[in-house]
Amino acid sequence: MSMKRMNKFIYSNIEKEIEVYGYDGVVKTHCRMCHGGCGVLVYTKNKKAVKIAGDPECPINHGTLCSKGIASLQLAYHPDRLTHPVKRIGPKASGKWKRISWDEALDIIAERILSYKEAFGAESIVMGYGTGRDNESVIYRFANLLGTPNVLTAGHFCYGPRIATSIITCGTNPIVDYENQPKCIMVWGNNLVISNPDCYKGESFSVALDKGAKLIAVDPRLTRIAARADIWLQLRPGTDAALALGMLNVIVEEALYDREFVENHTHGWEPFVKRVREYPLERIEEITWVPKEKIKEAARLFATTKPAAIQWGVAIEQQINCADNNRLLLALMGITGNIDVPGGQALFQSPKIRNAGYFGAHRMLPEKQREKRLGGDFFRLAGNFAIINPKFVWDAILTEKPYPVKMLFFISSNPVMTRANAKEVYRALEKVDFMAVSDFFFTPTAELADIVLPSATWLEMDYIGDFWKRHGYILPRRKVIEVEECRSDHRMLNDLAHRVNQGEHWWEDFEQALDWILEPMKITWADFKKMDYIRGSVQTKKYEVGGFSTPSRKFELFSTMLESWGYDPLPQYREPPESPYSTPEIHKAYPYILITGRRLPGFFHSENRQIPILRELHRDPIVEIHPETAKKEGIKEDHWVIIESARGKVRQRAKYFAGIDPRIVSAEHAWWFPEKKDPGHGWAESNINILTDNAYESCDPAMGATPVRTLLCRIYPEIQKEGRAWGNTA
Ligand SMILES: Nc1nc2c(c(=O)[nH]1)N[C@H]1C(S)=C(S)[C@@H](COP(=O)(O)OP(=O)(O)OC[C@H]3O[C@@H](n4cnc5c(=O)[nH]c(N)nc54)[C@H](O)[C@@H]3O)O[C@H]1N2
Ligand SMILES: Nc1nc2c(c(=O)[nH]1)N[C@H]1C(S)=C(S)[C@@H](COP(=O)(O)OP(=O)(O)OC[C@H]3O[C@@H](n4cnc5c(=O)[nH]c(N)nc54)[C@H](O)[C@@H]3O)O[C@H]1N2
Ligand code: SF4
Ligand SMILES: [Mo]
Repeated sequence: MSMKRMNKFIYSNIEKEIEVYGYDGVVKTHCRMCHGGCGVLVYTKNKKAVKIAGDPECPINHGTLCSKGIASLQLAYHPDRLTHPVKRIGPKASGKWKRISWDEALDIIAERILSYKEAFGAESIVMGYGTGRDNESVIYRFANLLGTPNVLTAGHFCYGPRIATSIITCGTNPIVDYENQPKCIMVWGNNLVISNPDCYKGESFSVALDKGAKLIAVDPRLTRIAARADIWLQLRPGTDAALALGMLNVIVEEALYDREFVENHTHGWEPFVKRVREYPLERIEEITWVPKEKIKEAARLFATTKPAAIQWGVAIEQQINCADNNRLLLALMGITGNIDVPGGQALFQSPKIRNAGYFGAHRMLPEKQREKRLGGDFFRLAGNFAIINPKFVWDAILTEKPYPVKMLFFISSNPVMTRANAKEVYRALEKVDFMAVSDFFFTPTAELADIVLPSATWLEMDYIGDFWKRHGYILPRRKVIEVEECRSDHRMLNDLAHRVNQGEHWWEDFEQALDWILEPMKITWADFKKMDYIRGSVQTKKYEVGGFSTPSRKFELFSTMLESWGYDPLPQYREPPESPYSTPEIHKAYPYILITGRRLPGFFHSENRQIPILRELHRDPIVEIHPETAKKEGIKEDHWVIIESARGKVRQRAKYFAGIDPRIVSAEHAWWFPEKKDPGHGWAESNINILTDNAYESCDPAMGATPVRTLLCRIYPEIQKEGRAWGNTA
């Protein structure tokens, strides 16, 4: 059945459904239980949302939905949800709170902001968020107008590196153009059928495979994607740069590159080739543990199938080679002639609105404040994009150097669970003078706050969805319900801004901000609300006219920006800071390589452990271990084990997994237990970030990325308990 006919079929049923079940109506909107984007139909009854279905007309998901989207109602109406502001009345983590009004909560926060700014400078106030939640431009606007250069994010090791390296290489972030059917897809450190990350949904990828695209998977684990691949490169974690250099070596030596693109549109070809030749395949095989014949086969398939694209993920960023991994994958896209071509890697443009960067008011941060950004030029590439390595913030709180940080304001983040070296994070949050948090629940982070604000879910707000993404679509998110006193972060910051002398740059009502964003297109929010979406230009090969938006106007294989900042302008491979080869003495005591943080279908980092239908799918934290290794260590399947690194230890349940090298184990991240009633909610029990390291010298030198995928550990049985570990995650 064609999509058009199917829509008609579904819609003619909707009217009937409404009548039969007595629904009040259906609101067409966009889910944001992850990075968001899927079009949904939300059915309402007695002013409550009662059912969610995929919207077949949405170009992002074509009617499909994941388990988290469906579970949104259990989030919105969760009995433990925070539905009014609270103020702490006991010591930190005592769990003693008092209900207060929104006015009182915002007045307290405003009073603190103004007094710290006066006494210690705006830089003593750090705003924080985690991953992309369609609220970041509002947070930046508030921070920039306040005059603090310190916004703490996950951008140093997630997505920020893809954006930063793309900008310095070719002007913007190249996106796989699934709509024009790539003929070869190389999935590199990504598991999009589970993670649906950033600009992508697993559905369009699966459709491309069904239509016959060749598939190469680069992953140390036999994921569902790897199992379906024509070629699976099972590399040692953290050796992606070496593998990419090896593939480039084959492409160069066998002249499989696009001569016209290389000659006319790249900068630095000759030195680049010289660098690539320093990595012969024998050396690459030793480093990566991938047989050289397989590397050759993959390089040939990728370079000779057109159009081809690379679906890249976060695994390549959480390493010491973060920036160079990204640059090498860009080089693979570029020299094979797949940049900005249909079905390859497109440089899409946003609709002509006031974009997220402009809304974020970065230009309004005074230069003298910008210079005070924590970390300064230490990680220069990150600093250039206003990204801070989180350790700078913890250090500034704990040591008061280079200046004291007095206040943290986390809006949608749970750093106790999600940042490396969790014990240090916890100490910093315990010490900081004042902390405000906006969240849905009392998380282990919120339990350390002074004020907690009840945030609104995506069902409870009007907004321009996917505003920050690079796929070129924007979609109206329409408010469906209201839940008690919950307030969107956007509205909350708009209200707070008026209390801290920023009023002239904000709006009486946040809805007017949406009009302002859309104004260049000569439409209002009321107009946009009636539309399905707007898409920017999808013109390809734009570089043939204007070149790339880089200093050389070329695709920079040799980075003039990195050179000007004193870095190696050519990509290189560095051995992970902790590995069998770089630290053999640590390896003796901790003989396994530990990957942390593979994505799980029902959870989003530390989220959803309290959502019944999602927790039922996956009750316990699970560490994957090869059956041979398990036998060697005396570990029985489903039993609790201890995983230990040089920094600490936690417990998870063992699951035998033959799809992983016996020298590697893979543990889940961000586990806490909302059902545990003590205010810590078991934050330290299974939290893998107790084991991760955040030392500056272990981070990527340009981006400051923390290497949470390449640690060394040991693993051994805990006291034996019977029972089954739930959840299948590959
Ligand atoms: N070891 C290890 N650590 C990792 C990773 C890994 O792979 N391994 N991955 C890292 C990555 S890539 C990232 S991006 C970070 C993510 O780090 P975080 O973004 O800090 O992760 P979450 O656990 O999703 O925390 C978000 C919190 O915000 C709340 N929330 C959700 N939506 C909203 C909203 O709209 N408004 C408000 N106010 N609150 C909201 C949730 O209830 C939750 O408590 O984790 C990182 N941590
Ligand atoms: N359901 C769900 N969806 C999510 C999230 C979530 O928590 N839950 N988090 C969101 C966020 S913030 C992000 S950043 C994205 C991330 O989304 P993805 O990029 O898909 O992230 P992961 O599943 O962590 O890692 C992808 C794959 O990398 C592999 N891998 C591990 N180490 C290495 C390595 O050294 N090299 C290579 N080549 N591969 C390696 C893992 O085995 C895994 O299969 O997902 C987003 N979507
Ligand atoms: S993939 Fe993300 S946007 Fe789509 S239904 Fe799932 S949680 Fe919602
Ligand atoms: Mo992320």
